[in-house]
Amino acid sequence: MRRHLKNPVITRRDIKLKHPALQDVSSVFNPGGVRHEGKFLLLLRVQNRARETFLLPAISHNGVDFDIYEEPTIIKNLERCPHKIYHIYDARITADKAGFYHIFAAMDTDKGCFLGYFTSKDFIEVDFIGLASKPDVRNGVLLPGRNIRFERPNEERVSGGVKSGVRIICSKSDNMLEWEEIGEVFSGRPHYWDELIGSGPPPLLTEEGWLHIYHGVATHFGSSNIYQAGVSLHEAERPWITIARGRYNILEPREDYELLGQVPNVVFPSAAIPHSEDEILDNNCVINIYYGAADTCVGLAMATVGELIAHAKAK
Ligand code: BMA
Repeated sequence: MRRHLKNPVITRRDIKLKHPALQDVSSVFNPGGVRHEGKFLLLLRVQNRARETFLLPAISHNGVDFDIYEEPTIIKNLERCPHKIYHIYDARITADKAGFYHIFAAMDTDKGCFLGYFTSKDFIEVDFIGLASKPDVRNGVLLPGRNIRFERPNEERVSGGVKSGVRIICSKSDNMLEWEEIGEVFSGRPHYWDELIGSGPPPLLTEEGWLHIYHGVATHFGSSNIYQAGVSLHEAERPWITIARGRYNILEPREDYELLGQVPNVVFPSAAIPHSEDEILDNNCVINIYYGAADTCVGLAMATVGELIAHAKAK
């Protein structure tokens, strides 16, 4: 992947809002993203010095220079959650045909981490519809036009840290809230770059199947876990069937802003926005991948669909 020369494209210094809780914020990272009215829209994860979390929309004509909305997203109907909520973060956004957006985000509560399901038309307001997973599930990504998602049960603990997982599963739902597993997508590869895994952005439909970008964590280094990005390709009709999975990561922490920060050595892809409105992307379509860098700022890396598919097939 090619990093944009203006990286990191969004940092804490870009957040200059009047909102009293968003003065001098600590970090901005792991954005959800989608094409919105022909523009590039990100839903940023912002943390202030109380380590409170906000979702904040940002919009761009060119995918590089972002205007940040003046107020954080208002999340309505949170009283529908039966548990005490601490944080809502790592939003993954999927557009519906009708200019309506589905959002799955991690919700840290006093009863564990769940996936929450939200809908929105404008990202100024988001409706919380309900908890949409068992406890300890993260990285839920809805496939566009389908009632199918990939998700990652948290079954392992990162040494000294959060709970993570070694397998991505595919599930289906009739109401977006209750999900039933229909197949395992794949599991981590012990000793290599993707020991622990989780989906990045929602998969994109291409002429060769679903293009899926995911993060992998290498845990076998003494001092630090390394978060990287990788790519796989899945059957269009049976997305849990893997056609190809890259041997190599496609992005790993190398730049200072990826190596140093709140959590060092992290690239965490969370949004993939194509430069095209087509429902099925052709190989020449450029994809902007936005990622959290060191849990501190937002990076942009680019590649074409054809290049990503070639990486998924690399042996
Ligand atoms: C994961 C999640 C992400 C975070 C990443 C790196 O487990 O908590 O939100 O960006 O770790 O710290």
